[in-house]
Amino acid sequence: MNTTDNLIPRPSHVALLDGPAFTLTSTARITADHSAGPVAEQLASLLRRATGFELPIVRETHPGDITLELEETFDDGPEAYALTATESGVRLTAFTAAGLFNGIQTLRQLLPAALEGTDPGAESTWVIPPVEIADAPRFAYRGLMLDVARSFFTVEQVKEQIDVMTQFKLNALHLHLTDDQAWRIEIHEPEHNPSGLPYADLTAVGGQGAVEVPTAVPVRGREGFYTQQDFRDVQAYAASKNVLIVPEIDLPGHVNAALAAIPQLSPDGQAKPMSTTAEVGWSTLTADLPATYEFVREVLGQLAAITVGPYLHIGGDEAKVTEHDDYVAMVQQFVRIGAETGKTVVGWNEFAAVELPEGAVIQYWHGDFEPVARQAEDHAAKVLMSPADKTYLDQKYAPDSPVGLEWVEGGPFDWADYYNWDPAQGGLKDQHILGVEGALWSETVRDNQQAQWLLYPRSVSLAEVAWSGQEVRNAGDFRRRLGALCERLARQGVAFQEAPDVEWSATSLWPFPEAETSSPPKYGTIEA
Ligand code: TNX
Repeated sequence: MNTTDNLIPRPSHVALLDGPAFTLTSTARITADHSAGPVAEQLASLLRRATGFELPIVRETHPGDITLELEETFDDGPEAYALTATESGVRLTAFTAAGLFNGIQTLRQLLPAALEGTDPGAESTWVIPPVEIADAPRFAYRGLMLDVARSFFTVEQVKEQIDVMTQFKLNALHLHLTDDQAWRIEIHEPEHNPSGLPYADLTAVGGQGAVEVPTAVPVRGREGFYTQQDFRDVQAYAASKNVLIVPEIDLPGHVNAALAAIPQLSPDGQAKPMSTTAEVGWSTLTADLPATYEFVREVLGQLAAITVGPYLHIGGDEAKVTEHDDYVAMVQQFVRIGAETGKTVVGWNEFAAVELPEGAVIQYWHGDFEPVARQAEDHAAKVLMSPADKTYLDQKYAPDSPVGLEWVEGGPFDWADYYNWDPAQGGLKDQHILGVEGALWSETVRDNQQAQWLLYPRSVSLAEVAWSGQEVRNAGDFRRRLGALCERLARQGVAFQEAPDVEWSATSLWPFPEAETSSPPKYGTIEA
């Protein structure tokens, strides 16, 4: 087996060529014109780290070069790329910088695993088999969700997660910024503040919480919030790696932290106490309070103004204590307010109960698929596929998993459960589907390593489901490729679950110190 057989996600077309292989040597140069420059820099620093080669970036070609080229005529979609490696050089072409970035992730996997990390060990020859690859994603949106509300992840931690996910060509990171236990995004006091709502308290008060799970996960160290500048910073970093940030303000349920910060949002005008329980579905905004709409308009307005990407997620899930009529009245307004910011609104599938603006995105996670399919047909809504039993990354792998929840029916879930499905289901065709997203709810997660352990390898399954066409996917072959991949993850210091049915080429960093491996109690009151 050579590296061309191990690529993840599997490209649409891979053909070995006759003739000698390409060898990267100390005199090699990377050729890129101006527009491909930033991507060339990223490739160079990746290659320099392990090889120690100088690898200057130049404009002209010479034999032995890696050449990056943006081509106007390349028409297989914005993220497509083509890569050819022969003895005389590697040529990577794409229509956009995003396409080149994707191609670089493939190039990375074509080189020996010793490329990853800072210690190449005994590796001294950097060979790429002669190969021709043409590749394009099945879906435009290939995402992960990080619940930064139940457990806070610092800007640095979020960047680390982006570093890992992008090697699998995942290109969207949804940040669940608010929930019952915490509010994580700074909202400035506006000049026009008719009801005098104390917006600064959203983070001053609401930023201080987290979920407390008695045995495993203390609150301390899992609080915090992003300033608006932090949020811009994360987005800029993400953009440099072809990742779009999708911010979520969860409405009209999951709002206790907002109610704790802003007393005017409750009918009795009293601030609610902060809460650290993991229960869901017990808080709500109030439909007949004018402050509700003033608040939502201000928050969504400020968030939209600092959001680079086209999407604004307004939640909509599990509003169990909201009367149905109130839910519809409020969410109908929120959807309008969201659309007025100029963004495309996204919501969990419950929000399909209201009339959605054209092009809105429905994130399907559980329950009745009929209204979702209908809105997709009638209103050109797009569907983001996150069925809990195929994508939820907070779920345990096995009953004895040291972190994770187990409320989703059919679980626990391993890499194969999240690999063996087709997002085009329930009458949906590919053109109705924006993409696939795996959600990491963070009630039981304490740090990045624990997050990684839940994410990998299952996010790798999702990455291939979202990128590769059904016709090139095969679970047995994927299992083999996973086994080889993990040498790379181990070298990168990424924790992963050593699934018992995979022959791993390396062992995972076990992220749980002995004292902290006790399982959290079973909780959660919902069924998917
Ligand atoms: C359901 S899935 C939720 C989250 C919880 C998760 C785990 C969804 C849209 N909502 O609020 O974190 O279950 O308990």
